[in-house]
Amino acid sequence: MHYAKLVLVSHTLCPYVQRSVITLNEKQIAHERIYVDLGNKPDWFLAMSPLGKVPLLQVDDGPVLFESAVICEFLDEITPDSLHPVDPLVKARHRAWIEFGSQLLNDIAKLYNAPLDAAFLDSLKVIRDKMRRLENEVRGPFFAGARFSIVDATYGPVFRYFDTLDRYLPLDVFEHCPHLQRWRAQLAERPSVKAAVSPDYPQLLKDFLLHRGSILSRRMALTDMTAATA
Ligand SMILES: N[C@@H](CCC(=O)N[C@@H](CS)C(=O)NCC(=O)O)C(=O)O
Repeated sequence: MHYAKLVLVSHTLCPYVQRSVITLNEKQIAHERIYVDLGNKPDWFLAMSPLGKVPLLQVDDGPVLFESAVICEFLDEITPDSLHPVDPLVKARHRAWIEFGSQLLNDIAKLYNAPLDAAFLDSLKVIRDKMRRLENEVRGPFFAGARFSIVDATYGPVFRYFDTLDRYLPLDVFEHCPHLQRWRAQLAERPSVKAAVSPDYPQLLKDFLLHRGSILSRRMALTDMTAATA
C-alpha cells in the first residue's frame, strides 16, 4: 500500500460506514477512525464532506473520498487480493447488487421512519419483495460462492438491522428465502462483519429506533412493555 495514513470519518450506527470498516477489516488495512455527531455536524466535517454524510476517507492528510462504494473500491485497489471479481461483466453485476443493497438501506430507513401504518406496511412489503429478488442471486455460502466479496461487505450491515428488527415486524422478510437465511447467518459469523460495530451497537440501534416517533417506535415500545409484564 502506497499510503501511510488513512482516516475514516464515521458514525457508530451508519451501515455505509460499516461497509467501509468491513472492507478495511477484510484487507487488514491499518487506519484511524473519527466519529461525528450527525445531529450536530461540526464545521470541519461540513467543510470536508460534499454531501454532509459519512463515511469519508481522508488519505495522507490530503484528499477526501466520499461515498462508501467508492471508498470500498479504493481500499480494495490499494491492497492485494481483490474482493472484486476480475471478469468485467461479473464485476459490473457485483456493483449493481451493491447499489441494490444501498436501495434496501433506503427502504429500511423508510420503514423505521414511517409515521403511518400504511407507509410502514408498504415499506415492509417493498423490503420483502426485494429480499425475494436477491434470493435468486445468492450462490452461497457468500454472495458469489466461497470467496467473500464487496457485495458481502454491503449486505452484512443490511442483514444486521434485522437482528434488532425481526421481533417487532408483522412479517418475516426472509420467509421463503433459504439462501438469504444461510447467507445472513454466514455473514453474522464473519469476524470482519462482527468487528464492524461496537459491543453496544444493538442497544444504541434500539434506542435510536425507539426515538423515531414512528410506527416502528410505537410497536417496539408496546412489544417490550407486553414482554416485560408477561
Ligand atoms: N450514498 C452514501 C450514503 C451515506 C449516508 O447516507 N450516510 C448517512 C448516515 S448512515 C449520513 O451521513 N447522513 C447524514 C445526513 O444525511 O445528514 C454512501 O454510500 O456513503
